[in-house]
Amino acid sequence: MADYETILVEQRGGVTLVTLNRPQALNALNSQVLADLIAAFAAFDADPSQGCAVLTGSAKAFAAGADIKEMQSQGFADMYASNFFAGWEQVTRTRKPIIAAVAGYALGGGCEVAMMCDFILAADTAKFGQPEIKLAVSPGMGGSQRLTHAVGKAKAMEMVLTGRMMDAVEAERAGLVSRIIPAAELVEEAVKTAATIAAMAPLAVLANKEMVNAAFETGLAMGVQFERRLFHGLFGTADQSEGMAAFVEKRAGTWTGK
Ligand code: CO8
Repeated sequence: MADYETILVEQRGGVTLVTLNRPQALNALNSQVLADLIAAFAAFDADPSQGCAVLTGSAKAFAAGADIKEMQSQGFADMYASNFFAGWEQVTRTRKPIIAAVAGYALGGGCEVAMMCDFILAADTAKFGQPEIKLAVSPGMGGSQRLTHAVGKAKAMEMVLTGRMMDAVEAERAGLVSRIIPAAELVEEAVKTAATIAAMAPLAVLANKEMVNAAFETGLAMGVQFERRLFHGLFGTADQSEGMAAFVEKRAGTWTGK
C-alpha cells in the first residue's frame, strides 16, 4: 500500500480505514492532507476488493479545521487564482461509500469534510462547529450549504453566525449524524457498519448512494425519475438475478459485481 505523509491507510477485509494523522495540529487539513486523501480515495475506488471506506481522526479531534497557519498569509488573489479548497470536492466524487467516524472536534473544514462523507457516525465526545466567522472568514468547503441541508436554516444560521459548537446528542437530534456510539467503540463499530455495506452487491451499493445523493442535487420529480432509471438498470445485472434467486431458495447471495 502507498505511503502517505498525513494519513494512515489500512484494509480490513473489504473495508478501507483511513485515519487522519497530524496529531500535533489536531489533524488540521492542509494541502498535503488533501493530496493524501485524494490519492487514498482514488485507490480505494479503483480496488475491486474494497467496498466501503471509513474516515476517522483521533480521540481528541476528527479535524480542527483547515490549517489556519497555511492560510494566514494568503490574499484574495492567491485564493481566487488557485481556487483554494476546490480540490476537496474530489472527495465527494468517490463513487463507493465513505463513512465519517467522528470523535472530538470536527470544526470548520473538519466538519465540512465529515459532511462530504456519505454519513457520519459520532462518538459521544464529538463536537461539530463552523467557527470560521471568529477568524473573520466563512466556511469555504461547502459547510454553509451542507450544514443547512442537514440541520435546517435555524440551527445552521446560528452555528455559522456565532461559531457555537453542537455536541453529539444535539447533532443526532438535528439529523447531522446517523448514530451516537461510545467513544471507545467508535472505530470498531464504524468498520463493522462499513463491512455490512461492503458485503452488499457492489453495483447496487453505487446505485443506492447515487440516488440518495440525487435528493440533494435535484428536485423531487427529477430525483424520483433518477431513482426509477437506476432501479430499472439494476435489473440488467447478474447480481439482481442471484439476489432474488437466493432469497427464493432461502440461501445467502454471492456477488460477482456484474
Ligand atoms: N489550523 C492549524 N493549527 C491548528 C488548528 C487549525 N485549524 N487547530 C488547532 N491547531 C493547532 C494549534 O495551533 C496548536 O498548535 P501549537 O501546539 O503549535 O500551538 C495545536 O493544534 C493544539 O491546539 P490547541 O492548543 O489550540 O488545543 P486546545 O485543546 O486548547 O483547543 C480547539 C482545541 C478548540 C479545537 C482549538 O485548537 C481551536 O479553536 N482550533 C481552531 C478551530 C477553527 O477555528 N477551525 C476553523 C478553521 S478555518 C476553516 O476550517 C475553513 C476556513 C474556510 C476558509 C475559506 C477560504 C476559501
